[in-house]
Amino acid sequence: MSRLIIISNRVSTPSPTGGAQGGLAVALQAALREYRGIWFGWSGETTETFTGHINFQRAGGVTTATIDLEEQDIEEYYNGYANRTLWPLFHYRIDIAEYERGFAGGYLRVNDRFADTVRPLIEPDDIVWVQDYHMIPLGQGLRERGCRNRIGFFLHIPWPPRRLMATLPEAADLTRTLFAYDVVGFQTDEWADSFRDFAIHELGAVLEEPDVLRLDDRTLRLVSAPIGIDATEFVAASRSTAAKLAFRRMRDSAVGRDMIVGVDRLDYSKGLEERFLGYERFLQEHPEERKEVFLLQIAPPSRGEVESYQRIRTSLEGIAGRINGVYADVDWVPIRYVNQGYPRDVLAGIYRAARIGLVTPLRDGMNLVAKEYVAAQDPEDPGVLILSRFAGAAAQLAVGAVLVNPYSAEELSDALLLALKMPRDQRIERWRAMMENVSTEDVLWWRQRFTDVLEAAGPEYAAS
Ligand code: GDG
Repeated sequence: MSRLIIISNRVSTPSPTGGAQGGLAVALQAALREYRGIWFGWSGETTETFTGHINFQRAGGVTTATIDLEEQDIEEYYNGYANRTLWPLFHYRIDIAEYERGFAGGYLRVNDRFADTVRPLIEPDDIVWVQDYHMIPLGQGLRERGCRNRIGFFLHIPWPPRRLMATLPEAADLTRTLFAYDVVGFQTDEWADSFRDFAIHELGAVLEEPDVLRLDDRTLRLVSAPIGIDATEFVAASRSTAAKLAFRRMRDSAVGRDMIVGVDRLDYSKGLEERFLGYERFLQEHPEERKEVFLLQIAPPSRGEVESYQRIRTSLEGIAGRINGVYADVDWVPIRYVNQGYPRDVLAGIYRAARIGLVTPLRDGMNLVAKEYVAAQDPEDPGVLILSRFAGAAAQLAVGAVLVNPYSAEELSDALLLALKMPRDQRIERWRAMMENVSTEDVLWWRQRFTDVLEAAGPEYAAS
């Protein structure tokens, strides 16, 4: 069996005790155990001068290989091109995307550094799977270094519509590099369509089959593979002692009121300002509901070195403070706004205690919180998921979620009322439909779907 080499910006080292980890890390580690292989990426550490030294570690049957980067690399590649240029652009925010040649240069330099260091680790029969927007040109870098293996790429975030993508000065060159891969995966058909549109109209690629594009001598297969969660693990987490304690703690502190929960990295793509304003609208329109509910928003800060993230943090504090100032009473606060993270099993207990899961990103590749909320529910008395129609997850969860346009405070307000008043049999019916999807199309399904296509592809280069 081929080995699998996974390459991503950051590597999650398996903890020997099996401690709290994200679903993606768990899935990729399971894949690596099955195939034998290596997970390669940046250590998160800085070094004075880049040496290409690789730090190998082995834990839980998985080998990780990490490198340190220079301060300037991190500034231009990670804080720069990845998080100031591509992240906002790919989430349709060209108003805050920063287009700087220095960022683009740093991004290419770091991708070259990755290619130089990982190339000697790749053996002829390995399959290589590159993850996410930090590493778009890596496949081309590997080809330039003689790598003829099957190489796939998966984009965890949306691909923007063609007219937006065209605002990026390097749009054509960057997109062209994706043709070095054998397979490129997207979370939904919508993002795959946008990519296809750009490739055909801006690069002159030819559509050979609905999912196969040709550009010059390269053939690229597209696949839509929505990422899932490790549903079994998450259901178990929701039944753990820590989850039960968290559930109790939340129910006690709710004193009979219904809890609405939001859990998001503090990021402008998650629609937190609009969510607070929608909730405020609900409080305005329904005075009789005021003391019957409260919103718990958990938002651990992320990417704090980037100015747009500092701005959203300040803005949210202002909005939450204002709403609480206007509506709070001595025995009730409408918004509990918490800027810290919690262990996964505690989070599972909190989800289970919430009558409503409020997941309203303005744009999101998938959104795993929506799926985790579903998995954590009590099948006999589940809560209601309110979900943005602009999250990738909406394509799968429309069967049971209350879908909303997150830009509309009125729609949010209506959805909150609908969810709060929803009878139990309807909640159960909706939840079952969603749970069926969450447990079937889970993270292992996702990984298999992608690696099956990749294994069946090419390798075109091997023949040449
Ligand atoms: C990107 C794409 C796509 C959050 N707070 C805590 C905590 N979390 C965990 C959640 C969830 C994860 O972080 C967030 O995943 P999302 O999918 O919601 O969002 P992104 O971080 O933006 O992820 C996204 C994803 O990649 C995978 O492809 O779905 O669209 O943007 O698992 O639970 N975890 C813990 N404590 C917290 O306080 N332990």
